[in-house]
Amino acid sequence: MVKALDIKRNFLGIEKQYSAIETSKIVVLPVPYEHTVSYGGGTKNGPDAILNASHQVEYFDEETKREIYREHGIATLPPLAFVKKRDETALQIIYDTVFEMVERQKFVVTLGGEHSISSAAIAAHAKLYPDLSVLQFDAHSDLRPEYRGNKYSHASVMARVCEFLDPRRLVQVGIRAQCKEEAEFIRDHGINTFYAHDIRRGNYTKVLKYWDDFVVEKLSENVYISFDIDAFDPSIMPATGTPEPGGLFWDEVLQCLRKVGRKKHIVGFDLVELAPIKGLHHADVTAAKLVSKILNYAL
Ligand SMILES: [Mn+2]
Repeated sequence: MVKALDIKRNFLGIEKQYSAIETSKIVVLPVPYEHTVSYGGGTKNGPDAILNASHQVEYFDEETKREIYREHGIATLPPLAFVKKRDETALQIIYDTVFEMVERQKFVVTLGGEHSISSAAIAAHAKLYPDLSVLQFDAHSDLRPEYRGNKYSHASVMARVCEFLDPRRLVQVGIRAQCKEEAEFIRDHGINTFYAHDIRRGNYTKVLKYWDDFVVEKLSENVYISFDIDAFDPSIMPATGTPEPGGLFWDEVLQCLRKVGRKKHIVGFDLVELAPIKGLHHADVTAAKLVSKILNYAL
């Protein structure tokens, strides 16, 4: 039986009483997996940076007026190890760990690592929630059948997901970089893609309705969130491997997540692709605070 990380290393820096696995509803799983880098590297350092920065995040959420760790408990598992394990074998390790926790009624937060890990976490949730929809925040659609010869590339993660999940239950937000084949795949398979340029131009805005209301409408009851940190604009989130200009900002992302939390059942989420830059603390804190915010909206 693995032991949860202690107050010095766990998410938020929580005393034992509220951070043991047995008594915690929430389980944070660090997955420092990095194998298919295509531009900037460093996502293997993401989980550690988020855990460290989380000690700067308040226990108390100023908006919901709650201390979620006292209500539910938050256990942080030791980081998964991938000694010489790559691609399918690595994904199997992630799947097994997440599945075991979800089966034990835990709310699992998976911290990457590169985006490819999400297909394993999503598969584990889809097994227990057959109607699952996936809400993907991302600059990229990640629907390439393969990238640089590897079908388990971070650039192909949602193509893998669409092999076991109805593509019409994939909702993408913030997309602003894709190849022609990905655009065609979206069109042919009914994926719900909310492009950054459409959001920015107000193309979804109707009387008393905003783009995020349409996002919520596309989701089924049980929602898994896969959050690629590069969905954010590089001006607030430079610490990522493949940054793209024209991204989303903090408040609009929170507004969307808040609505999803109110109207749907968020069953788990991941936060991936943080590639920490030494000395650039705001990026790490942004990622850590985002985890805390989603927990507050979800539970
Ligand atoms: Mn991306």
